[in-house]
Amino acid sequence: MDLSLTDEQEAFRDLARDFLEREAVPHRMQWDHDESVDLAIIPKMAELGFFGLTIPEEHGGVGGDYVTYSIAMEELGRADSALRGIVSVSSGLVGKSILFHGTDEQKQEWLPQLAAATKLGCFGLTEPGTGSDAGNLTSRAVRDGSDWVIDGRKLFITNGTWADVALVFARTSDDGPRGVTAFLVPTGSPGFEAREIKNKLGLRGQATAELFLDGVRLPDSARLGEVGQGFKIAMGTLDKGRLAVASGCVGIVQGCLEASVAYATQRTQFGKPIASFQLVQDLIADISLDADAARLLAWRCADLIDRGEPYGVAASKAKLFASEAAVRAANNAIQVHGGAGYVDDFPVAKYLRDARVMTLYEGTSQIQKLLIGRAETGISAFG
Ligand code: COS
Repeated sequence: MDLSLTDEQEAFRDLARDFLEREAVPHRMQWDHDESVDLAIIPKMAELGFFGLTIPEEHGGVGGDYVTYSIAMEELGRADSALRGIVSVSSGLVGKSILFHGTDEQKQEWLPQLAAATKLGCFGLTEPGTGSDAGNLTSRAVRDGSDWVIDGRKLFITNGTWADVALVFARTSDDGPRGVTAFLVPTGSPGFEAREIKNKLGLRGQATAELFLDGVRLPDSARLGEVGQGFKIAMGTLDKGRLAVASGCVGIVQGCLEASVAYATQRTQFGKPIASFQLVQDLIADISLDADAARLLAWRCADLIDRGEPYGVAASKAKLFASEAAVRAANNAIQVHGGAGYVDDFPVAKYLRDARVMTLYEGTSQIQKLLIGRAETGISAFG
């Protein structure tokens, strides 16, 4: 693996950072307090290519490799994880599922709009009774003539109240994970309702919703992939999603490092900058190490995808390490800031709040460990 970035990758990082420093960083605390980012930033982000990365140009995207995608997610995570989540769910989880499993018509209908962010997508897998055990979901799709009728509920759905299309996984037979089928549900469909979940610990700038599907009727052309393939579509998509989460967490750790160095070099105690104290340097060294290690794991995964190699376990390792590192780094950064880190005058409290969900969603740390353990031993702990 070549660890040097290409000129194009460096240029994209500069462009992304410059844009986010101007358009997101000055507003992120306000958005956090308002419990919504200013949606006017979405088309501007799309113009820069955030939503079109890794979607081929023929489908309206800007193409690009997964290392560039990882860099984009890192910059978004450094600026505001709420923005990172909006992009990686809409164009990552939903766009990529359509790209790899959609019919030509579905690709034509949705991909150019998702890449341009004129439409947003949400990913409806998790349910009130089904989190880690995703193959056991209970929302149901039943055939009625040539249509499907879907009933069920989905919980903690990022973009839920903003999305134009929901990728919904529903049970079409009682055959465990093999009885799940995916559907592209326009959110304006009769019987579809999204209710926003407020008062989250973090990621307050992004819409998180509960979805209610009550007799939602769809033509068979709304089915994504084959009947019974839904679980595989979800798991394959989540492998790439885990890279996006990992990379966003790298951005959080990087942001914690920059904030801690800036604070520790200007704050004086006992007549000197606190950066001169060994125990403060110990905290900063740990954050710096976490940034490097998490970034290398994320880039290793991105590089495997770019080279067409298997990457699922690498994605689990990157997601596991980077999400735990983000919580650890944010906690260390608050320690460096002392009382100042406990209020929102500095970004580190928000980093901690945003980081906390990263060890939970898109597969908890425990699920990632069991996936890694299964790969190492050949024995599944889930059966
Ligand atoms: N890519 C493609 N196919 C996959 C896959 C992947 N990453 N992982 C599993 N599959 C396939 C398997 O190959 C198997 O196919 P066959 O029926 O042809 O054998 C099928 O899916 C069932 O796989 P498995 O037996 O591994 O399913 P399990 O129920 O054991 O999976 C875990 C258990 C825990 C791994 C899975 O449910 C999981 O990842 N849970 C976490 C869910 C999650 O991340 N939720 C967050 C939602 S988004 S916030």
